[in-house]
Amino acid sequence: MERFGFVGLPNAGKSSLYNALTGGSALAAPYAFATTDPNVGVAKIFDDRLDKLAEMSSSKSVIPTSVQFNDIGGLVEGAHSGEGLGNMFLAGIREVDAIVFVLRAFLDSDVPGPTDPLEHLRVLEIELSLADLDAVEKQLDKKTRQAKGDKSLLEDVRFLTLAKETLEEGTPLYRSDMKADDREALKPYFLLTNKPVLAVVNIDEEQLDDVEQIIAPVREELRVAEVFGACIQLEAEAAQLPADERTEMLEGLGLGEGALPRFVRSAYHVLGLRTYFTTGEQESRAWTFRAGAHAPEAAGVIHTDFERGFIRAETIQWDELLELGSWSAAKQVGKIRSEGKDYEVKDGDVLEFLFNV
Ligand SMILES: Nc1nc2c(ncn2[C@@H]2O[C@H](COP(=O)(O)OP(=O)(O)OP(=O)(O)O)[C@@H](O)[C@H]2O)c(=O)[nH]1
Ligand SMILES: [Mg+2]
Repeated sequence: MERFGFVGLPNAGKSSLYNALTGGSALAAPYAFATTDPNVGVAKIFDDRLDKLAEMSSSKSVIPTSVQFNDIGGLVEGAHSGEGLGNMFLAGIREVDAIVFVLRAFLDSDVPGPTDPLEHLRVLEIELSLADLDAVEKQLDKKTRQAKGDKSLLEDVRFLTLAKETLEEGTPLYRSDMKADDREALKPYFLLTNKPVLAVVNIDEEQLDDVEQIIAPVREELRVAEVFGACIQLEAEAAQLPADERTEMLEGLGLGEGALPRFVRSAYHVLGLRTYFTTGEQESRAWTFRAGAHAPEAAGVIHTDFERGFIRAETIQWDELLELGSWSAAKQVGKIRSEGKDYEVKDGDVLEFLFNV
């Protein structure tokens, strides 16, 4: 399962966000380093399309897809050289597939720490970049020495040098001018700033009307990353409520479904993940596949036998199926397509696989 790690200064609201997303009960407290060991949990991805299909099929169970969120301890200035939770913290980030910056904007005199999200971002980017610089310099030394005997390593020396120059300027790789190919080539070095990033700016209730204004400078600074404004505490409280009360509370505040479902969907997207569905009386279920996957690979998400013995897939887009009312009705009017192993599965496809092992 894909993993996202929350990265932020102490008291930014990482554990609160974790609780809101996973329904967990991580300690959220107004002092630094309330979190030491990472909290690891799973968030279901709310998907309206799945609910509609389940309703159409009168499914007994509804199974959404999910992603994993890791709530890592707070980072402070000097973390790259071991300050605060230092190395333990960095190890926590190394493990994840993408980084979610949690930046505080909420004002609360009972919760110590800066309240300018840009200041948060600056500290985080410096620490991550310095940690990467350290790793890159070591690798560059090593590869330069080895390249004397093995010319094939000159290419590594070239892109490591580029990375070093970028990081020395204090620019994280995710928003550098480095070419996509060179960033791809750096993947085996597991650099922190070579991962995709998103950011959540944690605002208070009173700031809800000015959210766009508050997050604009962060958006400008991060450029490549998607930035969300959310009142995490409020959404964490809402998450504790039964579904209908939650909707009522959030809509009462003019928040629609809340900022977090949007954030999760976009996190999912940032990693190139897509969803297809299966639907029937027993269950309706959402499945995760990688953008660009062909039908056998997508089938393999359900069971490796489906991939091994793949014969063909029957498919229709979810909204077309809904309109026709049922699989058999769609079949009768010839709207269910039969696709072979070269079919590139699309987000929102409803699928049935035929296989033989
Ligand atoms: N007023 C206000 N307080 C908040 C908000 N979000 C979080 N808090 C409070 O801020 C404090 C810190 O929140 P946490 O979620 O523990 O922060 P953290 O980032 O996990 O902190 P560390 O684990 O120490 O790094 C807690 O007392 C929260 O209740 C918010 O939107 N508004
Ligand atoms: Mg915490």
